[in-house]
Amino acid sequence: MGRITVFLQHKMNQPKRYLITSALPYANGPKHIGHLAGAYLPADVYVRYLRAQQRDVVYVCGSDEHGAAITIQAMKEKTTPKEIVDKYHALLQSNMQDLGISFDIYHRTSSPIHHETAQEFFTALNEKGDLELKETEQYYDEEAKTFLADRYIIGTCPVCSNTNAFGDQCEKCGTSLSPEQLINPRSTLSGNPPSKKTTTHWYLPLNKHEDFLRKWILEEHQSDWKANVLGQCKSWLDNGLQPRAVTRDLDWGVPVPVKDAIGKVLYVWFDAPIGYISATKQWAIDHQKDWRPYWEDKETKLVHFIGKDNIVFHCIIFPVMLQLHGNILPENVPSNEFMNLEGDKMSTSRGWSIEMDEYIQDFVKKENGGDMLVDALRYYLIAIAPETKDSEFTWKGFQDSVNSELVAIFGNFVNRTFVLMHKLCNGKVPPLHNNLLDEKDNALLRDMASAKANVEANLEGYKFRDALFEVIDLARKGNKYMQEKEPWIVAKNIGADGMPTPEAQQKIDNCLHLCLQLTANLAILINPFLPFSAKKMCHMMKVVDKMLDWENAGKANLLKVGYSLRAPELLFRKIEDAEVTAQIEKLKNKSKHIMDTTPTPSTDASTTASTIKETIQFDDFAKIDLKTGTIVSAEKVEKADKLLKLEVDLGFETRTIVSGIALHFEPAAIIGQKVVVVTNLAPRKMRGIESNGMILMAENPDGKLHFINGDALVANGASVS
Ligand code: B3M
Ligand code: ZN
Repeated sequence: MGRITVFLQHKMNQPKRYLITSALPYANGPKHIGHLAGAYLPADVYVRYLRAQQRDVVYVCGSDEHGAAITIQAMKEKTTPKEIVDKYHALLQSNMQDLGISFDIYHRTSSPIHHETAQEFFTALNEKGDLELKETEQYYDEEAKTFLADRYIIGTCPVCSNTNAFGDQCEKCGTSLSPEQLINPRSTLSGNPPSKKTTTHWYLPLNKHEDFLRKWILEEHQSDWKANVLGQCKSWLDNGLQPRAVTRDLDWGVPVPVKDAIGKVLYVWFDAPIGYISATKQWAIDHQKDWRPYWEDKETKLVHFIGKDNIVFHCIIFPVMLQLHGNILPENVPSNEFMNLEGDKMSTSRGWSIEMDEYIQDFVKKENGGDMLVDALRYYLIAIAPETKDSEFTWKGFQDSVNSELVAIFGNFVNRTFVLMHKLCNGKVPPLHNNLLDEKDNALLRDMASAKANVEANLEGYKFRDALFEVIDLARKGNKYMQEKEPWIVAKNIGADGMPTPEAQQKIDNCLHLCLQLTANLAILINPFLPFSAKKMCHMMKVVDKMLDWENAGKANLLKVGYSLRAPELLFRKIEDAEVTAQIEKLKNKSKHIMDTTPTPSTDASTTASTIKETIQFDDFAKIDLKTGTIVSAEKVEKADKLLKLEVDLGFETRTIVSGIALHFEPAAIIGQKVVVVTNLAPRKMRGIESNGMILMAENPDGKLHFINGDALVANGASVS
């Protein structure tokens, strides 16, 4: 009776369905294993666990394809935002799949269904009067004729004096900034100081929702949300919330669905979380399901897995949006701290990172059965997950963890069990002789049952490390049990026929019977964490994947007596010293190479950006007359330390051109220099000298000027096009 009540209560408290999300990664480049450990791996473990319990669960994710992160990468790669998102969406999708992240859908925010969904959401709020329209002054680039998103403005950080801080953040000291705080702001598009211009935007008045947020977060979720998440929320709330603009003047994004809102798109942080909804919709279409209950029925448990830099968006802004729109709110937002790498912050732009793709190429794709190395990485990342504080990935730590835990404890137990079962029990599951069960056997049976409960409790509480340690601990107990039972010694008690005596055989049977049942249990318990290994174990045991159902955990009768099993397969392999050395070497070289080729890392966006101006039509270009010429004389201009007066032979005539290159070249050194000249530039007087054209120069990121010089064989006056 007591048991039944507990069981029913457990079932009754169980949500009807689950919707699990992982933060949508920006499709602006490869993502590193710190990202994997933060928002994807824990969610995947959780989801696999729920699925093993046959619960109704949908796990959605996708690429975040809007925002300055994308357009700036497009400028860097000298291509279009569309090409960028197509390229990196494909990369991220395949990386995640290779690493066993089992999304039910990996969607994208550039899809039409997402645009529609985001627009409907905006319209619903706007029509209800939940948004406010405000006119403000914003930074504007007169030359590029465009408003400047925060990322497009750089200047000096008021905190650490870094001269290349972005308008939203200083990457050197980590301070979040607003463009107004930058000292000497300049546009990354033209390099000019920006001007201010009025513009109109829609705002979400977060300040009006403070009471709701306080009650919901600080009272209702006081005890079940993680301390780091609650702490951040509290500090935002205590500092007072401000209305937040949810639209931007940009041409890449979801267009604002209001007549005359030309050139305006939804702010990326407004549309991206709605991506969870549009992904669910697409999943429902693909599977002939109804998406609505997942977002509208209170019996759905919504959980967002994110990294710590996304907390405010998922705990404050998006919940306000959901609440206003009539959707359910997240039950929890488990967020991890950061994972460092070999003593430093992980960073793709500084080359101090292990990209998911790199690991896949270096380990997984390199050898047959590379899946075991996926599980090895998953194992280490969960074992060192930054659940409560920052943690650190080291290659040595990876090696130790794999070799001394996965190989030496888990893999070793399973392998020994199989080898001995083949040697001492004819490769079949031996019978259990109940009359011979002793205290050690019973203790092992109890351990099996309690491991299930412990793993479960930890997983339900988002404590993935502890859950994993429980599983390893159970394998450790298996090893200890085997070591104490010594079936290989017992087998030496032989009778006249040279075979173990009947009593000895019964003891061997019991030991290996229990070790095999334990192996089956280990497969079930490890499955959410290391799915490839669990599958392999099923193959060895000749059972179908259905055996991995969670309800089977704790049972000691999973493998039938007399059933013949396969030969053992290698579950894990050791990580060699040479691999560790090679990876550390590679990391150092990669970051050195990037630092050497990128003089000031935080300006790389701006230096490239400054070379790309707004698109012009061919006709515009054709108006410019470019011709080759040779500098025939050069002299300093009086009282102007930057200017040189040049005479340039253009073949058909010799022109006077005043050029601002005096700080870079000695006049005598450039006589005879081949150059390309803009010949139809309107004449301009400088220091009283009329300049009739302009010499084309290129500026390296280090500030050094170079002539764009024609082939010496080209005659002066040749057209350049
Ligand atoms: N793309 C930010 C990030 O990758 C963002 C997450 C969106 S989740 C809706 O940090
Ligand atoms: Zn700074």
